[in-house]
Amino acid sequence: MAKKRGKKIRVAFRKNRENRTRSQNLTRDALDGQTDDQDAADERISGRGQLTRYRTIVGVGGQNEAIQREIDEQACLTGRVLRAIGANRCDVQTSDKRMYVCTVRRVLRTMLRDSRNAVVAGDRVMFLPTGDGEGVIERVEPRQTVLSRGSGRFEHIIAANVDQLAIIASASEPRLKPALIDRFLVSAARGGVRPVICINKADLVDQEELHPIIELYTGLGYDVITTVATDAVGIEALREMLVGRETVFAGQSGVGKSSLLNAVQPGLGLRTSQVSDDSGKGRHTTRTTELIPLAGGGWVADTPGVRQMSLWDVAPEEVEAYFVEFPKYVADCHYPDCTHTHETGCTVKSAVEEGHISPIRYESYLRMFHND
Ligand SMILES: Nc1nc2c(ncn2[C@@H]2O[C@H](COP(=O)(O)OP(=O)(O)OP(=O)(O)O)[C@@H](O)[C@H]2O)c(=O)[nH]1
Ligand SMILES: [Mg+2]
Ligand SMILES: [Zn+2]
Repeated sequence: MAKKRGKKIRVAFRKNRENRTRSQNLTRDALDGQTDDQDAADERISGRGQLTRYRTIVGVGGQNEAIQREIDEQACLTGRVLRAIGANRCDVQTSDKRMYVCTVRRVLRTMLRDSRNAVVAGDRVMFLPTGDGEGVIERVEPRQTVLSRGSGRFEHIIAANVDQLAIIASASEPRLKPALIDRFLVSAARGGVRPVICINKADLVDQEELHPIIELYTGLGYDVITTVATDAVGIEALREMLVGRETVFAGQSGVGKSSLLNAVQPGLGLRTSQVSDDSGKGRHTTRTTELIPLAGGGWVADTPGVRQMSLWDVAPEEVEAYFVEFPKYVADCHYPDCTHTHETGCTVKSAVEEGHISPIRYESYLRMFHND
């Protein structure tokens, strides 16, 4: 087989790198430990000294167009990131279950700077062990699946290489928001992850009240379960959904994500706290995404609650493709490029009027289409 030729890749520096004063640099370098010295030795810095915004590194194009730097693979270990707390502390587990606390090679952070987080929970990485259970992450393997959302102009990757998203909502406290469920459904479909919907805190409302929403989503073909984390209701069904899979728990703060995991796997002891009385909102108790091994096999990731969920990298005209009930009607719209928002002769809108498409879902579609 032909030897992979390294190709030069131009990598933009973060702007703030140029303007730092010397003393700040020293502080930062000290915080980063030895990573920067290594970087300087590894990478050829192109051209015009300190003012250059780019440097040229040697790398190989990987799968999915991902850019991979050439590294000393022999010296590296492979592992799975269980938790990433900023770039300077990633907990990595090797296949023989040893744990390493790793930093991330600065150039890797620079290469992946369009994402808010260069290394995320669930990533498979190669890292250079530096002794004492510590190491430096040198490479992130191409991600098979990603669950992301927009965070300002950055992509916030919630987790990578998982196969299931449990969208957790609560019947009340905080109020159930179908619009949020729909956004998670779109981002799951986009990321190649199977969604399931879990409506927790079923004890806080009359069962009747939940029927329409359960019927809506089961009617669309999604798996829906209702639970009471604090009273072991539905927990067995949830456990069955999780076994042998890698599942991310996501939803608003306070819906009971951590409580559900504590119920599924007694002894976990994840921190939970009451939603605030006045606003009915959660308190953002869980602060970082963490992969947790399940006793029956598989993994779950507890994540911090989100306030809102903006889609990442989904163009308005792509949104319709993620609404499973739309395709049947789309083909008959009068205009071939119908956006199903204002056009005459739109069969999607007629389907809403005639009760074949839920107005709740259509409202979600409109908001996502308008990036609202
Ligand atoms: N009544 C009722 N309360 C519940 C249920 N599940 C969880 N709670 C309570 O809801 C509150 C919030 O639960 P958490 O598990 O901390 O919620 P979370 O989704 O992990 O929140 P963040 O970590 O902030 O995202 C706690 O006081 C739980 O005891 C339930 O099924 N019924
Ligand atoms: Mg939590
Ligand atoms: Zn239309």
